[in-house]
Amino acid sequence: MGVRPARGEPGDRQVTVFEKVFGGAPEGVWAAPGRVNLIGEHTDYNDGFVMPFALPHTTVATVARRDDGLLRLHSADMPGGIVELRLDELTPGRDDGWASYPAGVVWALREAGYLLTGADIHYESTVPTGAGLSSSAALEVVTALALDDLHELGLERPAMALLCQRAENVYVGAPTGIMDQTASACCTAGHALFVDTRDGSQRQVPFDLAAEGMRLLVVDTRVKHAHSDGSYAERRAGCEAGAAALGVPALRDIPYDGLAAALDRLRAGGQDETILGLVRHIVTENHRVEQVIELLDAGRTRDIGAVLTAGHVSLRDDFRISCAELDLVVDTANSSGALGARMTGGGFGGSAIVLADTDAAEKITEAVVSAFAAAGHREPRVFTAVPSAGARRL
Ligand code: GAF
Repeated sequence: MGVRPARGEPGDRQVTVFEKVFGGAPEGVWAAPGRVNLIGEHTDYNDGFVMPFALPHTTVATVARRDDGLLRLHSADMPGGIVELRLDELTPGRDDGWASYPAGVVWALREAGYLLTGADIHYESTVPTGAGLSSSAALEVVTALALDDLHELGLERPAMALLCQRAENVYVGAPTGIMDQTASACCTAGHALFVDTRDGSQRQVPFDLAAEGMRLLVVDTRVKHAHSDGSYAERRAGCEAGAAALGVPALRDIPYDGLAAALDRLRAGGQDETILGLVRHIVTENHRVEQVIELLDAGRTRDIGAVLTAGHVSLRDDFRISCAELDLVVDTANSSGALGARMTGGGFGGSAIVLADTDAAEKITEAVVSAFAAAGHREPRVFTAVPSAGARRL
């Protein structure tokens, strides 16, 4: 199993660090990416449609198995040195900080009946944390993939994503959907990944903006809202309440042309405007995913810009998870010549995406940076997102 990356190849440096940290040789090096979501926000826990793509930014895990029931975790990006845990003491609700995510994956694998005997793992990541770009999913998926490979568990990628989601939902306690883990595990370079989260079916949709003279900018506002976890859970509970009031298993079951009637029923049943807004967002957002796919299939990539901006307005006004900084990115980008823009990910801060003609990208970036300075916000981090490969061995 032990194949060391060649000198100077990706993973080689991490092997050297592993040897220093753990005092022995690793068996391999794996990488899993963060993601941006092109369209389909908060639809995943409503059995709906999503369309993320993988970033070139990855979390890299350098791993060796152990046979003494110990899990030893080390991160180049986190203070505190090695976190040492006993496999038989892993229990949901245990708080080991960042280490809870990989520990949760090991717990979920063992819960699913896979025999693991321990591991030493060193992590390094280029996925920005707290930026809504799925650094947690990258950490989970790279752990699952490495252990799957080393133990020859034979997990299919969608099943791997589900185990990672279970780690996050049950072990860490964050009630997130399946999008981020699926993106990290299943995306391919040059494509966005359409997923129907009800039956898990997937389609790789070609998405090569550079070839069409466009770019997708990611603007990390560097805002991380303190109450994001509670607010996410609140939105999820509100969506479930809306579905229950309408007598359907999930909001996915309300078709776009049935939205007006559904809203009337909710009003007649005394539901408040908050629930109506959540329902309106989910139903229109699923429709927007379908519109984006149709446009991409028809070669009308420029036209998805307007759909992205409509998605932002819906997240801002109906789902109410935007913030001043995200709105400023979208408004400034659009008034500076962008084709469209929206917040991406869980919301309450994090990142926005901007679709732009290549020759307008610099001017738009400058306008956003100046607008942030004028408003007294921290300088945002802006980069071009190139649809990249999903999780892999290096
Ligand atoms: C977060 C969650 F982890 C995803 O499951 C998804 O719900 C997303 O927010 C919003 O679309 O990234």
